Amino acid sequence: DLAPLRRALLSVSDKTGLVELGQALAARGVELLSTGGTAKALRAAGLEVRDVADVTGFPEMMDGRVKTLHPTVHGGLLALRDNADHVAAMQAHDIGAIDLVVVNLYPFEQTVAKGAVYDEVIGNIDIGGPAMIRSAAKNHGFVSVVVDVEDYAALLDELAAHEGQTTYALRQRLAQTAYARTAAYDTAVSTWMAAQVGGTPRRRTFGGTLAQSLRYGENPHQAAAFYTDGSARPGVATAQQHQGKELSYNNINDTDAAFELVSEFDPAQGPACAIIKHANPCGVATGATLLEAYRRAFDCDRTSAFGGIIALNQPLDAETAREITGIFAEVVIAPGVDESAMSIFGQKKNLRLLSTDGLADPTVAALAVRQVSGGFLVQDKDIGRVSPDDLRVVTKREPSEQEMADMLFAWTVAKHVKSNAIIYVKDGATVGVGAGQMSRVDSTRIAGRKAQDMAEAMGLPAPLTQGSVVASDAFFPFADGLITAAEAGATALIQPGGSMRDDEVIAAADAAGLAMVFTGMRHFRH
Ligand code: 93A
Repeated sequence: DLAPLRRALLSVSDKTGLVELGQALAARGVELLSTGGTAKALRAAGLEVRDVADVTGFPEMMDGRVKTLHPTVHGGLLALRDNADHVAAMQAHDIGAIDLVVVNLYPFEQTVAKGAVYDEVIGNIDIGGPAMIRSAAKNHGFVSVVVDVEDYAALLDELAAHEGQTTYALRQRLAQTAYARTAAYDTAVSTWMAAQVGGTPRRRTFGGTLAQSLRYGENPHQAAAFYTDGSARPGVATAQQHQGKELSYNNINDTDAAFELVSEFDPAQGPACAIIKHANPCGVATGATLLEAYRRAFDCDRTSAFGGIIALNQPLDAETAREITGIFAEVVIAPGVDESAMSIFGQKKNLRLLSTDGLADPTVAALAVRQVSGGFLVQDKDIGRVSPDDLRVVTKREPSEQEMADMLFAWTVAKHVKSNAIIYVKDGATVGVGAGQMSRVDSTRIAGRKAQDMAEAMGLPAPLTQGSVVASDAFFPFADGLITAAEAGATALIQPGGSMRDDEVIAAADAAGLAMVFTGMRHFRH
């Protein structure tokens, strides 16, 4: 299963380690073929290289769009060396065998990530590179293909161990890596194009580029990594980290939840803050200032906010930064950081500070993927929204303007809370969040009890749920949840409606003097 290595084609965008590899191959008597820039770099190091253009008899043309796309190259890669017809065809067409391809592709992902314009992104779709990679990988019975700089050493070790030959096992492993690379590459292209086209594409693949090997996953015994999909949108994947330790798996997950939630609040409407623990909000608030928004979010559940992730919808300013340094937070993310805020955070070196280039757009369609054993589930991301016009008042009492505003706020938060989700809101701030319970009435109770705990801790005469509104991410199947909310002091309720027992629930609302609106839309999040 050993294959000789007499001729190699090197064509790389990233020229890291190229000269060393070229030298090692040349030292073994391997003939080097190369494309424009790669050949230049090898020659500059004093290596003897033959231009692919010289081999094909065609110059590189059309700005390099056509350089290796030629039967002389692909015949040399694809020919089965032990097939008489193939060998005869090689002889008839003067095709020489190519035993090794070293390619790394035009930096498509990096070009998208740096926010390049459309035509520049298109220009960075590599065609000839993936074609050679796929030809070489298909013919791994004879040909080696290297797509990662990290594999240069493995190849050279192998040549050293087997007198300049490669083993089938190595070629097979390299081929698998190669197909993973071209698949990820095309996924990046199609993901980027999907964003250009808009809407939910009929065909989608999922993949990404390894951005970071993480120290561990959700728990220390789980290995983990962070892959980015190449989209240049503001978010945890594209954020700039200014200080603090590397983000952990849980940090990334929670920071994403925090940033997606806070991005629901248009900064033109005023400052907003979301604090996340274990992917659920433990406080979300608006305020006249960013500081006030943060304080009000913090006051929802000060206990849980300990070690939380804080997201802001406006650039972090000095006064908010100073206040945040007074507690233990894991991560702060904002669309920008004032110079003065940066120096205040400088005194809390462990606090991870991330800035983004604007907020996420919560109206952009995307797909959400979840793994199940034996496969994965794909669905549209929940970008559903309701406007005041969509709401149907079902009770005798109409909600007041303030109740209406708070209900819409609560409903927006509900979308970001794990089901069963119950959110009490007062004056544009959550005052109780019940998340992730198997029974809706339990979520309602827990949110109310947490508000009571906070009132005691803060020395308030009554819990802030008094005079609040409440949102439920799905309908109340029975009246008991609504009655619990009314007992906690809620005066108005927003929920999808649609239960078999809606009449019972509406009657209970009327009996308690509550106003209730139906959204006709559900926000399950599991
Ligand atoms: O524009 S291409 O798709 N057309 C080709 O025929 C082709 N062949 C190799 N790009 C092509 N390549 C790519 O050029 C390689 O994948 C590599 O990324 C790059 C190396 O070019 P240079 O040697 O000129 O720096």
